[in-house]
Amino acid sequence: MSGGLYNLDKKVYDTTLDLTDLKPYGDTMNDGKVQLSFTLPVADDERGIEAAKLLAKKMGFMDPAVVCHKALDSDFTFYVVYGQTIYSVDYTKINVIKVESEVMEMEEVNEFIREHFHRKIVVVGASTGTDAHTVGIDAIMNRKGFAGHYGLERYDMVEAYNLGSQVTNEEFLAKAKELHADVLLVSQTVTQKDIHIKNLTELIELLEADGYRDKCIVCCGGPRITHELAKELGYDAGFGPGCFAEHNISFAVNEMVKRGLK
Ligand code: B12
Repeated sequence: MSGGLYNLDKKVYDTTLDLTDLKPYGDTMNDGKVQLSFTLPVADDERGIEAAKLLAKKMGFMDPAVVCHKALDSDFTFYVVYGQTIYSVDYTKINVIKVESEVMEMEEVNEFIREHFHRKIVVVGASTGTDAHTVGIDAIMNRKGFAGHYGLERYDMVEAYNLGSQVTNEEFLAKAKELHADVLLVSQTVTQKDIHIKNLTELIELLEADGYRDKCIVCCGGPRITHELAKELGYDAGFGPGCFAEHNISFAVNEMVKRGLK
């Protein structure tokens, strides 16, 4: 037998990378191997394992194997399935909308602000609506920062106000106006039932109705926020995992210059 992923005659694996037909890499190029985990609301038994396998097949997995099944309680089971996907994507046709701004280091940002604004920039941030997650906004704003990247409170030329979590959009807007905020930062973590879309949209509507939208840069961020989504909702930019204070503030101050905000 020859051909396929492993040529037994020549004892060589497929090493061809075709970006127009991109598949997951498990053990060898183009083997399409994927590991998937999910929970089913059924007991941990043979029937449940078969159900997990059938579902994986319907999702485009060839030869799926349930490599882990663990009862969460009497009626729920967690599965890990390993299999080979039949799908591929054309990587060469992918175009991602992303924040296009050169990232400056903290001192470069301070210098940029001194040079362009001759004053400190006021940044107000919060985790808004009913969202109680603070770690994301703290990562961007707290003095000590996150993963070795200082937060905005440490920047000499930034006056940073972190309002915390569960701040209503009305309170957020009122505080932003009181502090004459140049930059508004909103963090959203919970996305159940699209609550983040509703909440983020409401803030933009409030800002527009108030006339403050044109006076500031508004950014949002969170684990499921993309720049594309943020733009769709009327924000200047959106930031997701892997974002640090310098990414966000570099964008914001450059955008202020572009928009002629002083
Ligand atoms: C810690 C945590 C909590 C803590 C929060 C404590 C606190 N003070 O923040 C507590 C226990 C309170 C909690 C509660 C809940 N949680 Co919770 N929580 C988590 C957990 C484990 C970690 C989140 C975290 O801190 N990440 C670390 C930070 C640094 O990452 P990040 O937020 O993505 O931030 C980065 C970027 O996204 C970006 N960023 C974030 N915000 C912003 C903003 C701006 C402007 C910018 C520029 C960038 C930016 O920069 C950051 C650094 O790179 C996650 C699961 C997980 N492992 O992720 C669940 C998780 C987020 N929680 C979840 C849920 C459902 C809840 C609850 C609703 C549970 C419940 N039924 O009660 C409640 C929420 C109640 C409420 N009213 O909000 C779900 C959310 C599912 C969803 N998508 O909707 C998760 C994913 C768990 C899960 N798998 O189900 N949670």
